Amino acid sequence: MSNPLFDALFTPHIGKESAFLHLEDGTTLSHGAFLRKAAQIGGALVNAGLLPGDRLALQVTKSPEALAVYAACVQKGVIFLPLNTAYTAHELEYFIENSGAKLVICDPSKASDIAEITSHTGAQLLTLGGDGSGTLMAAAASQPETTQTIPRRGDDLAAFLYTSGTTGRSKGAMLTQDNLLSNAKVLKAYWHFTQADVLLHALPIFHTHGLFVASNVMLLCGGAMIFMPAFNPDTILAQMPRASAMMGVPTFYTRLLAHERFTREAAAHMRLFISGSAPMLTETHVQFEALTGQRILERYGMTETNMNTSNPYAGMRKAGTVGFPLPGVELKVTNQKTGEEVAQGEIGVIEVRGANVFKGYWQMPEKTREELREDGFFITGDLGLIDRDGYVQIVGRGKDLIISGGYNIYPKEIEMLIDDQPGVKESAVIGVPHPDFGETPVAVVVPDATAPDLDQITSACETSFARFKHPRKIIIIDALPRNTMGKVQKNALRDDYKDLFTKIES
Ligand code: MLC
Ligand code: AMP
Repeated sequence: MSNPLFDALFTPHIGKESAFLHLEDGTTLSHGAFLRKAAQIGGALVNAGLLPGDRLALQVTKSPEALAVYAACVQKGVIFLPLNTAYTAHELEYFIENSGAKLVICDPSKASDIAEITSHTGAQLLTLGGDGSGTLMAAAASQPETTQTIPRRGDDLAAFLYTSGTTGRSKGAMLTQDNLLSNAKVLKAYWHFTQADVLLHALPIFHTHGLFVASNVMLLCGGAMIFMPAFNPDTILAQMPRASAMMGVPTFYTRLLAHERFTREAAAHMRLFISGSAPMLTETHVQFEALTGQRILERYGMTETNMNTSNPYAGMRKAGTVGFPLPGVELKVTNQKTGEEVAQGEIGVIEVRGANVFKGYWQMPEKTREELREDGFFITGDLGLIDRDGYVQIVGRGKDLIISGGYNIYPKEIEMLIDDQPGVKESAVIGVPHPDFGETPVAVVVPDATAPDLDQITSACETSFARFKHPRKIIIIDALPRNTMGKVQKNALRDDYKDLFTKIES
């Protein structure tokens, strides 16, 4: 029996000395060296008692070793659960407990905080620094550089990625080997990736975009990545002459456009710029084309579904749209109440079905039933339409979600914490336009008889949430606007505060 994901992404590169990762310090790691590292890590995981189907949670700085842990998990059938490095110990506790992770790997600087969590969940703890230091690589060093690949089936789980919910509780999206492999194959072909490609990789590797879209596609095509720890426009510009393609969130593109050294010549030999994870303004598309003569290719995806649609490689890339359903992905737009398909051009909820769609939420059968229909269609919660040329347009969100610089923020989670603070009667967290992050959260707070303590609210957010979720402003008002049914009208609030950042900062 085989291991379809490992056999497609990694096996062909074993022993090959072709360039895989170009690193910040000027060195290059070959495919073969990367896989030797992965094999050693795999040995260390087995030694630690991990069995196929066990979960490994990892919160570490982006590094070749971090990516090699992913490869090792695939090889050994362990379910890989990467976590945002910005998450606080409070946030991590839930993920570690909920997933039942048997092993947690964290940065050495966080080991003592996380040991408090693992001491009561029973998980083992190893450390991995951004420079490869820590107990994981020390344990891996004595392991052989080749190792047995554990057989897996296509519908076996390969990864859990947590995504928050409108109820405030995060859900573990269960992704199978087939989900990941089918999408990587489709994207490689659709975007014409080959061994000759060199990708500018500045995304984090704990989300779908940087891990599955970028890294899986590059592994499948056998190309190389310029692997940067984070997005820095100066580094991107310095490396661009060596690269052929870039994948990024819209903030990457607005920041590049604002950079004086980003010119037509700087981008001249790049064959492809891809954007996704958040809506790109038509204005950004237009400015980018005017400057570089190239059109950004925008695509649309989700944690639960991988990539669903893409603008075409060769045909017209239409600004304000996310292109066509990818091969093998069925997409329909339905009435939110009845679930009936609406006519072409009408707005409804986007639903998708295909080999890319996840298996469900970990230990949440009811949530899974609410969003994943029995016939296999997943209700994305995004509102959209199919235009007369067949391009999909996303026009809004049926779900209460804010996307800041490509990171998702679920207002409910923040509202629940603010509502618990002294002096607060109730609150509403809304996303307002932001010139850098696209959207940013603002908390609108209604006081009770006593006055709320704004410092207390801020410090409660700091203890509980990753920095990107913190409301950038807290506004006190007498009452929240409500409709006749008593539901808070967030649209009215968003309208009231829409110029809060764009007017000041633009
Ligand atoms: C960092 N900060 C953010 C932030 N990222 N705040 C809001 N939104 C964000 N996205 C915080 C920092 O902690 C810092 O806080 C302050 O904001 C400013 O930091 P910065 O230096 O300007 O930010 P930077 O580190 O440059 O990061 C911005 C970014 C990064 C846009 C480059 O967030 C990023 O790489 N985003 C990509 C996210 C992504 O990969 N999403 C894919 C999800 S998968 P302070 O207080 O210290 O100043 C998915 C599916 C799909 O959605 O379709 O792809
Ligand atoms: P996540 O849960 O982090 O995977 O975020 C997925 C969400 O990001 C989708 O449901 C969309 O709302 C949004 N998204 C991803 N790509 C795009 C895009 N190109 N345009 C608009 N929204 C997008």
